[in-house]
Amino acid sequence: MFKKQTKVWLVLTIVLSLLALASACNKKEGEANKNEGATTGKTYISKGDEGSVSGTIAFNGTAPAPKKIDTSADPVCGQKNPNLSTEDTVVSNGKLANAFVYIKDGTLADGTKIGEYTFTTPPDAVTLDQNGCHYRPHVLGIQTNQKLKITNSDPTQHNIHPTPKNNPEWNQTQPNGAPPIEKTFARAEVLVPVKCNQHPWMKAYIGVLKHPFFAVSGDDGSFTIKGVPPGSYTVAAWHEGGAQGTEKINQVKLAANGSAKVDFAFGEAASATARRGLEMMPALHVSMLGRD
Ligand SMILES: [Cu+2]
Repeated sequence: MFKKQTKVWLVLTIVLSLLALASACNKKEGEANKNEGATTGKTYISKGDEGSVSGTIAFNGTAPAPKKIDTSADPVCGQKNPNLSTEDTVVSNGKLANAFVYIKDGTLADGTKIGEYTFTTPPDAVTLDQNGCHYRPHVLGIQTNQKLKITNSDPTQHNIHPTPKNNPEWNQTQPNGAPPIEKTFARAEVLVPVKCNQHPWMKAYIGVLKHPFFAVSGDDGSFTIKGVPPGSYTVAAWHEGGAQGTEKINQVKLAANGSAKVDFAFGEAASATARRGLEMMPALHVSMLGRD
C-alpha cells in the first residue's frame, strides 16, 4: 500500500516537472521571435543619385513687429544683449525665417517607404548655444541618437529645460564657464520646445527625426534639404506660431539627381495663396495642399 502511494507521487512529480520544462521552453521561443520582429528596417546606403528639395517660406500679411524683452530679472543679460527682442515670427521682405522643413512621409523610387529605412546617425554633434541670453540657433534639426551639445557663452547661469512629449523631460543648470552638456533624443519628435528656467523669455525648438532630411529656413526664407533619395514625398514646414505651432504640407516628386522646388506660405493670407498656387503651378513642380 505504502509502496503504491510512493509510485503515484513519483509519476506525478515527473509529469509536472516535464510540463514545467515544456512551458519554459515555449516561453523562451516566444521571446526570441519577438526580438526578431523588432529588428526590422534596412540601412539606407547612398546610390549616388540623391537630389535636393528646396524652396522659400513666405509670410503673407502684416508680420508682428519684434518686441523688446525686459531682461531686468538678470542684469547680466541686459549688459551683454541690450536689444534682445522676441524671435517668434522673424520676417524680412515677406519671407519667414526659422521654419523647420522636413520630409514627413513618402516612398523612395525603389518602392520602400522612408520609415522602413534606417539612416546612419551622424558622428558630429549639433550645437545649441546660449549667447546673449537667447538660444542660437532658435530652431534646429537633429537625428535620433545624434549628440546635442549645449554650450553656455554667457557670463551668467542658465537652466536648460526641454519639454518633449515622446522623449524624457529633463532640466539642468549650466553655470557660466561650465563645460558643454551633451544629450541625445531617442525618439523622433517635431518639435521639442526648449525653455530656460532662469530666463523665462528664452525659447528654442528642436526637430528630432530618424532621417537627415530636414532644414531650417534662413533670414531670406529659403531652405535646402540635401542628399534626398529620388522618390515621392510629403514635405512639411513647421512654424511656432499658434498654440502647438502650425504645420503646412506639400507633395513633391524628386527625380534621380534632381532638384525639386516646394514653397510654403504662412500668415493670414496663406490659405488663399495656397489655393491659387494649386491652379497655377505645374503638377510635377509642386502641388500645393495647404493645410490649416
Ligand atoms: Cu537662461
